[in-house]
Amino acid sequence: MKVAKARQASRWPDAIIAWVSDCTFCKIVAGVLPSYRVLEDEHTLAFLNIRPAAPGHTLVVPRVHVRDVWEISKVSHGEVADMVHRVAALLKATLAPEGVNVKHNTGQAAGQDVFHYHVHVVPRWREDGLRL
Ligand code: DGP
Repeated sequence: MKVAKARQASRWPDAIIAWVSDCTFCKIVAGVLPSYRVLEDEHTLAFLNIRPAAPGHTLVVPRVHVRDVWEISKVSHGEVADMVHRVAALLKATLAPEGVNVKHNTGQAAGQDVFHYHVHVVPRWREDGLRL
């Protein structure tokens, strides 16, 4: 189903549109799939990764469906960047990591599995053995 078209053409609530969408992160944003929400605002949502590389591994997404870094608008990219900054501060305050990785994958060749733009925020500790 063409979700963007359905959004334009109907007055269905976003949750209904997300339900029929094939995008997992649209479903999480709309609350039709459960997630552990870390922070949220009008434009973005931050939630824990279901397959964490480290404790506190958080994903930040725009609420609007956009595929990747080639598709995201400058404004939306800035909103996500602001939320990444807030999440990194929260992780520092709560988990006291010694570092943090901020990472985004665009395209299957680069390791993108979910095609709704997202940024990984991964707390790091010396000798945690992670290879990201
Ligand atoms: P990427 O490879 O950059 O597209 O990362 C996608 C991440 O999304 C991957 O690390 C696991 C996470 N993920 C996939 N499905 C779900 C889900 O249903 N819930 C949550 N919380 N995370 C998910």
